[in-house]
Amino acid sequence: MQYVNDTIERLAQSGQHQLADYVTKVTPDSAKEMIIDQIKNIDFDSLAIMIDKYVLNFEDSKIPSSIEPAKYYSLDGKGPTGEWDGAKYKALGEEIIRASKVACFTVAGGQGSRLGYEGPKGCFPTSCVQNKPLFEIFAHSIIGSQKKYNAIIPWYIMTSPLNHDATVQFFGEHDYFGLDSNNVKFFQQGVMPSIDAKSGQILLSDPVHVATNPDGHGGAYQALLVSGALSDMQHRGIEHMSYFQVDNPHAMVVDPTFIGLHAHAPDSSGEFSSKIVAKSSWDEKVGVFCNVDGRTEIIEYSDLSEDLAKQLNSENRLAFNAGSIAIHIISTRFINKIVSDPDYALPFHRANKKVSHFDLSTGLGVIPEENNAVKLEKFVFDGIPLASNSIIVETDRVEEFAPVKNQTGADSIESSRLIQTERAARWLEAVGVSIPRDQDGNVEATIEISPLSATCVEDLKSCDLPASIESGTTVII
Ligand code: UD2
Repeated sequence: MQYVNDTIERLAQSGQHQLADYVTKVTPDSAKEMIIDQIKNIDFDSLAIMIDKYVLNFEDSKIPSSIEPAKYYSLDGKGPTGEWDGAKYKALGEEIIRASKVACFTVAGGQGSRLGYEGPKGCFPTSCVQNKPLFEIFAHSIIGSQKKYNAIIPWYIMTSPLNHDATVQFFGEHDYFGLDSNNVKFFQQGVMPSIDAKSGQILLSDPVHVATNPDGHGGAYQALLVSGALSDMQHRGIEHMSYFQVDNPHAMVVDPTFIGLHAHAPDSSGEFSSKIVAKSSWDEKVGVFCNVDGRTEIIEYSDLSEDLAKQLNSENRLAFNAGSIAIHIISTRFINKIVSDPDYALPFHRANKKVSHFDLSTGLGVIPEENNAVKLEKFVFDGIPLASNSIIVETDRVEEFAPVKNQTGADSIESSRLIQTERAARWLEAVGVSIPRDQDGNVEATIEISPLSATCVEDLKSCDLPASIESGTTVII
């Protein structure tokens, strides 16, 4: 078949001799066609350049010398252009939500290997009393917000080939957790071939399958376009996407104040806005917002030098303390601008990984003990410098950041549940419920507030609440 021969030739021309030789010889023809079908759409010229740059001759990205900490709207009411009026922007944001112009967008295509959980991360039991999976927590928050604003808030979920079917099935089995299935849209991100770190050759995972990895959450731009999700949003009149990661049960699915600032703040182009928390320590694993040549950027924690990460400002606080919690508002207009720009190309980031593979020369399977492969990923936040004016808004860590990433320690289910109970306790205290705390201030109970009951303190005022919570008890509101 001509296309098979053409693809083998393109493979060889781009330096992928091992795979080209293997596919030429492999039998039967159906095996040959199967492999070719997986790679025929790869732009081999670009792949060869990428492999040269990121695998064979990789140099750590240089931190620009003109880097400064980014300015942001802080919790104490100060903004880059002076004092800001939270109530005003909240009202403006509520108007936008009520007009059904906001959708939720969750990136859920990652592998979740650090958590050691086999299924999609969104299925992981997370809430502190009822063990609700992350997807259910978000679904109930969306239902709560739809009721509050009398609006439809569609939810777009980006999966990857690793977990798409399992994710869709999970929603089906749980009747979409009470959401209208017409307003929940799944779409898959793209993949990249995994590359042998030494030779730069594409790896196969078995005799007939190319080893691939999801192309990073930055694959969202292209995936939103090609899946039809972007046009579906536009058809519905959606103007802004409330973006959050699947691993954070405290993400506010829609935050009116944030949306109001994004759309109306004088220094915002209404394209790409972000939330931050003050970093808990210099080595916390969150990207840091910086200003480089007048443009806002996130520098990922692994790329920030220790010197800069530890630098202190005149108040003796970390100079680069604006930690990204991966919560953004991104306008559909911005996605359109990016994907229709002929020069648009987000950089790739290199991750060294262990990838089990089929050795083309010996015909044996290999399970590596050391990192042997490079995965290439794009990051959604590399789009930020392409926005004319991107704003950053500080939030409270307990209120909006309780990530579940690791099996133990920081960002584990244990730490997340403590933060979940702490937030529930604060909300209840704010409406007069007495909470048992030890002398260090730790809550001596386990409390879960369902987002169907309340998505913020104000909602609790219309709930039937106890006057106090007993020490050692488990409570669901
Ligand atoms: C992310 C941020 C970090 C900080 C932190 C806050 C990156 C690179 N770093 O760190 O700066 O904001 O979160 O919690 O984002 N995902 C996909 N497809 C992919 C890869 C990832 O959908 O191909 C999703 C994944 O399902 C998850 C999110 O992106 O929801 C974050 O991915 P991660 O776990 O790789 O990022 P992390 O925790 O190192």
